[in-house]
Amino acid sequence: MLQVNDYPISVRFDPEVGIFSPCIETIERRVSDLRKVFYDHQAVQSILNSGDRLIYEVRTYPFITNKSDMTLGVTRIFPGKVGDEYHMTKGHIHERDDQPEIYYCVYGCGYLLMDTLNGQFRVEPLESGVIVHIPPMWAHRVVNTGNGLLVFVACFHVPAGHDYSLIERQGFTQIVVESYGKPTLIPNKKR
Ligand code: M6P
Ligand code: ZN
Repeated sequence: MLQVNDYPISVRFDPEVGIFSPCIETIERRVSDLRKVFYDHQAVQSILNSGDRLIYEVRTYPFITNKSDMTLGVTRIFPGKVGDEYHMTKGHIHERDDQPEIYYCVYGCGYLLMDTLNGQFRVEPLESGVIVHIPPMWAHRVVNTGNGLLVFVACFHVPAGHDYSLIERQGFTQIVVESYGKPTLIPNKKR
């Protein structure tokens, strides 16, 4: 049960490492958790044969009052690729159709991919200082194309909910792969 607290709360964010504390929950996502989302299943398998490496971590703090339910989330995506596809978040759409979100890229470089259910697609390049408003009913995923950590802060309401099923089934309109040494967006063959 999330604790209700009607008083102001602050946490301390360490920009050097991209971690704030105190935090309520830390989620780790490894290659095995994303086995269905990377397109190259052979590459997934060969990584899993030699260990299940960490792709990203999410730290959250749901600020629950008697009248509100805003969550702070900070995600750290480690650099790397699975096959030629860059490390990324699973990606989700909100369960509720009236729930937006804000992403603030603290550092790193990559892309925020966004899709609607009726086939619209947008890409926002991410680098230090970019803030993006994700409107309701746009699925969202962050891809780290850099050589270091990509860290972003998220703000959303708890009841927004996370629906992963659609993205696990069909992915986003485009995927981000390394081609001739450069991050490149190409069409997703599952779509
Ligand atoms: C952000 C927020 C969280 C989300 C996390 C990782 O911090 O959007 O709600 O859980 O990114 O993304 P995903 O859940 O798609 O793995
Ligand atoms: Zn979200």
